[in-house]
Amino acid sequence: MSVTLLGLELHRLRMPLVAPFRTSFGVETARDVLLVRALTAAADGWGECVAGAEPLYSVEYVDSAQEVIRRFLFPRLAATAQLTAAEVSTVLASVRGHLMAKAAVELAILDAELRTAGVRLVHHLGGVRERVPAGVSVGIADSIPELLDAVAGYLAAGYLRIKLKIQPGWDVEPVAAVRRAHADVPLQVDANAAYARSDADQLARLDEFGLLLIEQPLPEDDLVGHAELARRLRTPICLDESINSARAAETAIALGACSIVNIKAGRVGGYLEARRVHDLCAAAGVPVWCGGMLETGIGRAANVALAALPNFSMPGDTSASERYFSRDVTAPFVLREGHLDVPAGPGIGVEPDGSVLRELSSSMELLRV
Ligand code: NPG
Repeated sequence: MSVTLLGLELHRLRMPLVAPFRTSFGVETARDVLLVRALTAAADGWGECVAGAEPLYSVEYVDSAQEVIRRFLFPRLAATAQLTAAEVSTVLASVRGHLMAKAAVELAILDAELRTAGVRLVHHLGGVRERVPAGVSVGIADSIPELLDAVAGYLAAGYLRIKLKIQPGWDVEPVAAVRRAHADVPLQVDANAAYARSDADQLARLDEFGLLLIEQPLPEDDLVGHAELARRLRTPICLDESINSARAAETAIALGACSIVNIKAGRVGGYLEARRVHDLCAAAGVPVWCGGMLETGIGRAANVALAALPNFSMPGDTSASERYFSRDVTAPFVLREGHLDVPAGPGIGVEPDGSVLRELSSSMELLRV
């Protein structure tokens, strides 16, 4: 079903995090959120851009995404009278990269289209579950006791697996401490590309802790290095930053660079490409799980729908709203028996609360066809 695009609203919000989130590339205390609202003749739809305030996780950052949408994406969409969400990536293909910006726009249009048709995103994508198991990503702490406190709190809340952020100097010791305290908890680590090929011996020391996986130890363009490391370690290698398309996933799998894939729709240019990554991995016998980018309820709703697909066979970084924000822009996602419910309504199934949106707003830009 096609939509007639009337305009895009670009909402920027400042959302303080309940606690600072430290990774190998920096510390975040608040999210600089960009929400996209697609205004169409029949219904409006929402998307979220997951780019950070600075280009530290990837080359994109939120100001760049807003500029790309304004200058390069919106004019191409506005020139197309009738549009389906499935055509968006083709219409935008001449613009190189900027996958997080494209993903946000595509989701807003997809949400509008699905709301118009009365179809849930989870069904459109091929989801087979009504709730998804939730893990939690635990940032680098100031000390081991602080880390143990944080992990204990999340386990008490019901999270089904723990992911620890690691970096050189914060790896074997914190992992050993968490494993000592919680012998059976499903545990994995994420390096955000902070290691070099020459760190293989140090990374092999993690093998004794029975980790589910080690995520993105090496730089994003080092697939050969990941393949060498995979032969060296017992811990399975999962890729995140390296996988920016279904083709990249195909290449990584063919090279033996990973045996598990983290899927983030923003990183691959949208939920439709994310589904292609899912399908390709399923065909190759490679399990996937849903990554997170500290999303508000808008992006979280879509992530939870995606994580309901059959080959999402491990808990995702799809935590409850209260793990991130004291107030979310949508009705909060709540952890029940370690799971989040897939929203029930058409499209992504949630909408921002108008008053919260106004309260948190730092700017709003309207692009009109
Ligand atoms: O629960 O959404 C979440 C956070 C999960 O660790 C997480 N995300 O590298 O995957 C990552 C990391 C991240 C967060 C990356 C924010 C970039 C920005």
